[in-house]
Amino acid sequence: MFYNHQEIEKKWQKYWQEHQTFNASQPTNSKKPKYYVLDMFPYPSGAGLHVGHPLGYIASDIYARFKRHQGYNVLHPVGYDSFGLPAEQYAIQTGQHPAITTKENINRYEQQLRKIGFSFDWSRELRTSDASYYKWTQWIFIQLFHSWYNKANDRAECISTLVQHLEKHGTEGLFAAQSEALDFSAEQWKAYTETTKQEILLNYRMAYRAETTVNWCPALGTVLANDEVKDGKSERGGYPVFQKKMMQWSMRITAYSDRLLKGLEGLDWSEAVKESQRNWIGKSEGASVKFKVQGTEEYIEVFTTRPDTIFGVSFITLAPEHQLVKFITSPEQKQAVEEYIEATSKRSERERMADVKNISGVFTGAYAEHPITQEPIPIWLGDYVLAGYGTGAVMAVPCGDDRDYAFAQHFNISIKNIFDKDLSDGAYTNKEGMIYQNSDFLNGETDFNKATDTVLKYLESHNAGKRQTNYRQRDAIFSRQRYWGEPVPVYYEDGVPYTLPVSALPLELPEVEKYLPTEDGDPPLGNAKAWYWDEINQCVVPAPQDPSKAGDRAFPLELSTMPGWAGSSWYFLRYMDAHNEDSFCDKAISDYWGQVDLYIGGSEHATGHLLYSRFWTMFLYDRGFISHSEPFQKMINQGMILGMSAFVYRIEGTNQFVSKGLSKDYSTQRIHIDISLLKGTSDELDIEKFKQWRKEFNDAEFILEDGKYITEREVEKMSKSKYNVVNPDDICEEYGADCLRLYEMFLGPLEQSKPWNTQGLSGVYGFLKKFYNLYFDGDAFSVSDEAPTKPELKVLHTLIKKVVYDIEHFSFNTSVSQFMIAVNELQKMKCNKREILEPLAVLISPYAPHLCEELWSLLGHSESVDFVPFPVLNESYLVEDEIEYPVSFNGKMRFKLPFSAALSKEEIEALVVKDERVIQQLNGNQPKKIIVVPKKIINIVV
Ligand code: ANZ
Repeated sequence: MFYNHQEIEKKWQKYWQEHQTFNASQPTNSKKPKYYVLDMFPYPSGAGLHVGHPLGYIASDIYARFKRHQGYNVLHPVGYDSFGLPAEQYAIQTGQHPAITTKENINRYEQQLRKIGFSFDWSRELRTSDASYYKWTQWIFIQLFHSWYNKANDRAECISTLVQHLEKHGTEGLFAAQSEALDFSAEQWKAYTETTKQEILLNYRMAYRAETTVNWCPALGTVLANDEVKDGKSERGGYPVFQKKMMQWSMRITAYSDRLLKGLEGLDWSEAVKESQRNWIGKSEGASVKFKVQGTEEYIEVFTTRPDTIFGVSFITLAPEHQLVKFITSPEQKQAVEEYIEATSKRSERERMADVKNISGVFTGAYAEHPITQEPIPIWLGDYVLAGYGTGAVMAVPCGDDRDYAFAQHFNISIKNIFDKDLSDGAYTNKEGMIYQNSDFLNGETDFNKATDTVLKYLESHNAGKRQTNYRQRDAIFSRQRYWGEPVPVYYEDGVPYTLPVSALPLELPEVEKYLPTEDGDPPLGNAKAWYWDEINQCVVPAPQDPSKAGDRAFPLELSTMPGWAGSSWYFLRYMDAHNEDSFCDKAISDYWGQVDLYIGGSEHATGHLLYSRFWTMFLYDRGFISHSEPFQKMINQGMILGMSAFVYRIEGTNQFVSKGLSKDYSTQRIHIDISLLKGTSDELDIEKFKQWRKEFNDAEFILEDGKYITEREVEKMSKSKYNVVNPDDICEEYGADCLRLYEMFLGPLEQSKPWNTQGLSGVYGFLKKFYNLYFDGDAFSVSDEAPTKPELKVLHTLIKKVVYDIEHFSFNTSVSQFMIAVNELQKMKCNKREILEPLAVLISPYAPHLCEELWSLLGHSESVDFVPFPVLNESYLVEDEIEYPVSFNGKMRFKLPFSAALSKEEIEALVVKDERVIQQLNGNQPKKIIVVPKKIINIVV
């Protein structure tokens, strides 16, 4: 029977859409246990999907379908992360409204996704750029603004509990996550003006405004988060990024550093992603130590992870930005210090960290006092010390730290060595196997922990230092000077930010004439005609004509928008209750769905999305809006599908192209060409197509080998910019979605990267044809009700065992090979028994759902195959009754003999010697030894 994949797939896609087959039931309608399978939702780019994108979606879809077969109420939703830079950059270039581009791109994605037959619950589809969605993103922002982190209770609380504390006790006994340490009494608090109170509260709010050093990207006209910057350039576009101080909205994620670390322990994630989160958070335990500056009342506070090395302090290094520099610098050193500060301000933090070769610094002329020995210690500036980490000051110990050692060597500063090791090979950074010497009360000590305790005890009792834990993680900058993002629901009264009332949400993105900054350098929202908040009428209005007139009071709204990560930090909650207009998600409903049980997506989000969404989930949990504090229980990161790029060689300075084999003889340039310019699946260039591809190639000339132009091929990341993308639509057209799905899984282990090779599809297609034809006799559907034979049952149950194991272990590639083996064997047996073929269709259905639905309905069922219980393994069918033993003589296989599988070694030995053919082969000789490996082989040594 002809396998008409196009007809079959269209038919079932239509059926699923009409019957809403995959819609999850809400808790009240379902007695089934729940299972939540989520993909990282796509950003709908203009280029559409290539075959690399669906890899993870296919895996999660197989799992979702498997769970439905197992009787779960499965939530497997889809949506779009639809705010962001590319649509806005496109708008700037073309004037097209980003909403229009975004909609077009989403439509294209939806069509492509539907063609692959995913079992998504389309009724819950969401878009982060829809006002009905971002209303709740704004609502969460408002909750964050009205919250602070109470370290005493280790959770975020409503800001009102902070105000109560301040009214009663001032800052005394307050243990809060804060931007800077404040100190005032209850009386002082009460006497402050409203504006001052608001400014103080910003010091504690979870969403706050502060002057921050930011990554400023002039080409994109916006601030970027640390994880959006790679090697000093913007991740999107590769534009240079500079450090700049700006007033910005930030999120106090650092309040959660410790919980974000601890929470990792309970998550079923790859060790690699956990490790990158740990590194990003960068917890280090140590101490802060105070050094008095000689001749002043000032103290320099340093952060050190090695208080045990305090007797080795040879100098102190301050970051050039350190606030004490201007007070302590001696008049003689003033000019040199100023010049140095000027020179280092041009270098970004990243550059400074990365550059270990170029040592630079300057002496301040000032000395500090050692807190134990009281010896004078010179104070230097050095740009290897970062202003934003710890206290921006280090106690430099050249005998124990490489950078301090290099600095001391470079400037010829005398080194105090406290270890019994000579330093000819550089600093001694090992914590083990050392003996402290020249260390006053540590002399002779060999244990790092004991030495640390001894020093800390001394410092604490002299009020010169204390234990301290530091985190490398910084608060997350939240504002972007861009148009296509969620407006921040805030207005300013006397420069103080106030949130809009929740009843006024959503604060909709206004129309603007231009998507560029205003002439005053304000963000694009500054171009909006009406962007003021009328508090009395509770609406957005144009700028007031005469602000002094009563009744004409309106307040400017915030001009920056939220970053890309805002909408994606909570979308998994919205899917649970996607159409709720009164709440971001009903509590009883989020209690039912709880955590995402399986999350599949790329590991490139390790320190961005996966940290931010954990942070927001913990926050919503603290504030009692949900009952779980980790969003994603299990996560799998799919590998990348790589493309086979193609290149031509152009002879330099000409329009002449030389075939790969001859290219070495010329000086050439290698140029990427589109893989659609190749002949079929070969490496040969279609010269005519190539000439048409671009104007500049119209009159190209070619140097051929054997009459052909052979291109160079290379495996690279699949990407539109490398012209090596394969469009899944074309594959679905030619081979079908089922074939695409099976093939993507067949390519190799899910988590590994692997190259795409279109040639491999025909093998899988052949398998599908064979599978389909098991159910046909010629063109007639033909299945018999005869009882299956033992070998047939064995094939089926071997497959059940393997497939269940594989799906549960996400080893989808090996299932596909087992399908092929099973179908081949059944075909050889000419098996057309219903008792075999029915379960077979169910087993394969998560992978090839269209074809299996078709077969299931041909088998006479009217319900979707998706909910049929998964076939259950019966181990007894796997037990062999009889085994064909290969019989060897002196290691040479001669023939096979059947023996019952139940026989022991000894019993087989006894039977073997009586066998006719064995006797004949022995030719009267006595066997020296008979080796029987049960169920495997028999070897007779003569
Ligand atoms: C003395 C010392 C002796 C140190 C020794 C190390 C080894 P992590 O683990 O990254 O937290 N440090 C402190 N603040 C710094 C800053 N703002 N910029 C650059 N370096 C800074 O490392 C903390 C260690 O890095 C601290 O411990 C300090 O040097 C340095 F044998 O103090 B140490």
